[in-house]
Amino acid sequence: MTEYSWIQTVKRSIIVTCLFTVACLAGYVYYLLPANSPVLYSHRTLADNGFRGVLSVFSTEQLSYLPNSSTSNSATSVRILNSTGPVKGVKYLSYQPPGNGWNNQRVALENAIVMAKLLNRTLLVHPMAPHDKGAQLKAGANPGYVAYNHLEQSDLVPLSAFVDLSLLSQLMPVQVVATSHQQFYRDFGQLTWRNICHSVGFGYWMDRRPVTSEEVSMFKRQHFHPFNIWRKKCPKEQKLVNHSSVAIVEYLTDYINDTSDMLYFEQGTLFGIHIRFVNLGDAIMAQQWVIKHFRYGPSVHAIVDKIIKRIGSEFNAIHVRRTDHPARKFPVDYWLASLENANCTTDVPLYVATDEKDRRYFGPFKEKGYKLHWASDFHDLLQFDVSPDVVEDFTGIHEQLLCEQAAKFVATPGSTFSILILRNRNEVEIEDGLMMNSLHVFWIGHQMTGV
Ligand SMILES: Nc1nc2c(ncn2[C@@H]2O[C@H](COP(=O)(O)OP(=O)(O)O)[C@@H](O)[C@H]2O)c(=O)[nH]1
Ligand SMILES: [Mg+2]
Repeated sequence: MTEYSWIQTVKRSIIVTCLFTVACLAGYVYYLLPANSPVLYSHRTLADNGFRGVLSVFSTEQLSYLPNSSTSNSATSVRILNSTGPVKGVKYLSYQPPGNGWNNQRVALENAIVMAKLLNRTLLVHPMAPHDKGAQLKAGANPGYVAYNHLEQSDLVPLSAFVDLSLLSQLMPVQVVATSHQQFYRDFGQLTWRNICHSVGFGYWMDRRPVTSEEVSMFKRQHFHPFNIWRKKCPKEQKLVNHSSVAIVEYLTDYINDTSDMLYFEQGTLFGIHIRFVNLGDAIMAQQWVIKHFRYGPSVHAIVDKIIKRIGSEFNAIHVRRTDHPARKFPVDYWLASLENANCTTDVPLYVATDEKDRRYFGPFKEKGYKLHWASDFHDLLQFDVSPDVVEDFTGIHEQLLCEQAAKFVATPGSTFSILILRNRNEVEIEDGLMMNSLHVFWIGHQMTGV
């Protein structure tokens, strides 16, 4: 052996030893972090070691894990599964509806849409539940989702009655549940389930782990403020964090290879929770999935078109949220000033969408000279074959579409009912191409101040 080849051999064995040590360390960390275990991560006192551990294991994670299609599959591939029970071989994603108002239920549905698309699963959608009947059941100290589970099939409206499911099914296969939630458990109970409980009281979702140094530094700057009333949910998370305010970060990519027939998000947790994306382009794409594919259906449009014909094509609209919302404290002058700020003049008809039953509240609107229209003016058009308990909610869906088509619109701040209208009117705050606070899809490069 020449001196040169001897040195080469020593060098090679040093390199091999180093590589082996790194591989062993990585394997050890991987052993400590089984797939699907949530990653505890304190935003206040960053646990650097744990963080690097995550990185060293997952740095090979593909950045391009997202489905290839930019927004949808071929428009012709409509896939609505017409079955009342499980279809053999289908991998489902579903969720416990949170109860409360329809738009709270819609937020959970929208998060499920994003997750089902990311995880390449068939989305099982649940019926809309009435707000008021749910509220009565809730008075017995039940959370909204428990109240939802007390409702009978006759109290509920399947989404096929008002959502454009062919549009949604261009994004992913969809199956409609029309039964009570108890019956849904019985019908799908024979499948293998993975129950997932991740509450906004304890953390948020990310689409995947950060990989590059830039992604890591953005991730480290994330804020999380636990939403305390949600800390009663998800006992496993409660135990994990005890009383501290560390954030539990769960990664959707951990569920990509899950073999369970059903991924089921428990306890109404898809309402409220954030899905934070590592990549801005991916976040924009995920928002577009919802914006382009979640729309009210042709039957809603047909009724709204008739109402608009009667009012006249030029009209303004306002949503005045009252009953069980913080906006009930707003004096009537607040709304009058908002109309004035939005240049809603009295010569244009004003449609008032509201849950306020006492029309005397709107006396000052009339005194100002506004020509008011309400749902009750179109009673003959707003006739539905649904339980009386759900008529107000169902009417509200039509009113949302009506407000969407008004020339000018005044919203109730902080109402999810209003937010859908603003979003579809393109009147929400946009930063770097991403809608802010009107969908639960965010980008880690943005600083979030609250949940
Ligand atoms: N018909 C009708 N119902 C409304 C209106 N505003 C609120 N509601 C009712 O109150 C509930 C509001 O809850 P939700 O949709 O979750 O919106 P949020 O509570 O304002 O965020 C709806 O389901 C309706 O039952 C409205 O303008 N028209
Ligand atoms: Mg609500």
